[in-house]
Amino acid sequence: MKIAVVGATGLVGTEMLKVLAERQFPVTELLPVASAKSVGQLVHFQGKDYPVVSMEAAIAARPAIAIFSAGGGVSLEFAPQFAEVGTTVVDNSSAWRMDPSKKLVVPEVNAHELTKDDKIIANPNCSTIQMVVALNDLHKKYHAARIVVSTYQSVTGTGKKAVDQLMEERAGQAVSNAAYPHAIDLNVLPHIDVFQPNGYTKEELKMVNETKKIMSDDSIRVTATCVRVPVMGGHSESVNIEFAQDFDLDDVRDILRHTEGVELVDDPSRNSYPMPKDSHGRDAVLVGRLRRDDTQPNTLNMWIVADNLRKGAATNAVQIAEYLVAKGLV
Ligand code: 11C
Repeated sequence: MKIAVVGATGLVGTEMLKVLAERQFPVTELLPVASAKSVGQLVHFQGKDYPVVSMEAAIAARPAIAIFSAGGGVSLEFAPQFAEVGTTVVDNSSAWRMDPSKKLVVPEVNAHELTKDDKIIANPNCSTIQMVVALNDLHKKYHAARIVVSTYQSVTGTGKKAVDQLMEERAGQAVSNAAYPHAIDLNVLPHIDVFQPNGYTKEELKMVNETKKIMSDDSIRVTATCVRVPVMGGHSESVNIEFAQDFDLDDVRDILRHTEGVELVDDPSRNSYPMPKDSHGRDAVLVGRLRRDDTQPNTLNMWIVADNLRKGAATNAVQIAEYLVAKGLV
């Protein structure tokens, strides 16, 4: 199968290629697309070198699937052009996520919504993906009425510029091209993406709106505080969920043990709980610190960690592509 990866030289694009290779996705020809200055540069994939091609060349080659991770502007302009030549686009930007005519997909939760007619499919935001994977089966049984989430997000979510900022600060060097308005090393920024007139950031509103769309349930009330921390890979979340029905904590553990995509890491007696360092290079969403919130009925606290470049981005996109192939939708 001919596959284009748009944004192939970025942090997520590089991870996409790794995940495609690891999962032995049936790629017969790879079309790595990147900015004009990278055209001609070689990208190594499954024992072969592929030259970076221009967007125009990739569209002309009519790949079966194009996986985009190159920012919203690029997606808005070029995803429809791929769709027009018959390519199915899996887009990792926020450009199409809340478009009512586009599906927003986390395979474990709602891949069944996909049809042959979906030519542009949106991949959710990383912090939303890991939360809904952990929530999905619990919601089915107890119905999540209200969620209060605070995130602790890695600099890799911002991209290479932010990784460089953290490394330069840590090495005591002058920062050449800052990604953030403040220092990130030895600091914490309650600021991810752009502030909106209501005082929330776009990242926080993504968690609110994308959760409802993926779970097909507008009744779930979500409020979020998204925070950048000096962590190199792996987003963490403290999540407080008020369910409509009461639950049994052992039953919650059992449900999570069997939830697709989740790994339960929850043994306080051994200091065992999810940590970003343990999520690196893994596809599982790690869940732990399960405990009742005794301040009100039917309420659970949990801690969720995942590799934001993998399940939060590349792996989720590749899983969508795998589903399309498995169901004969491309
Ligand atoms: C971050 N979640 O950690 C962001 C990165 O809407 O796809 C992904 C932004 C998005 O900064």
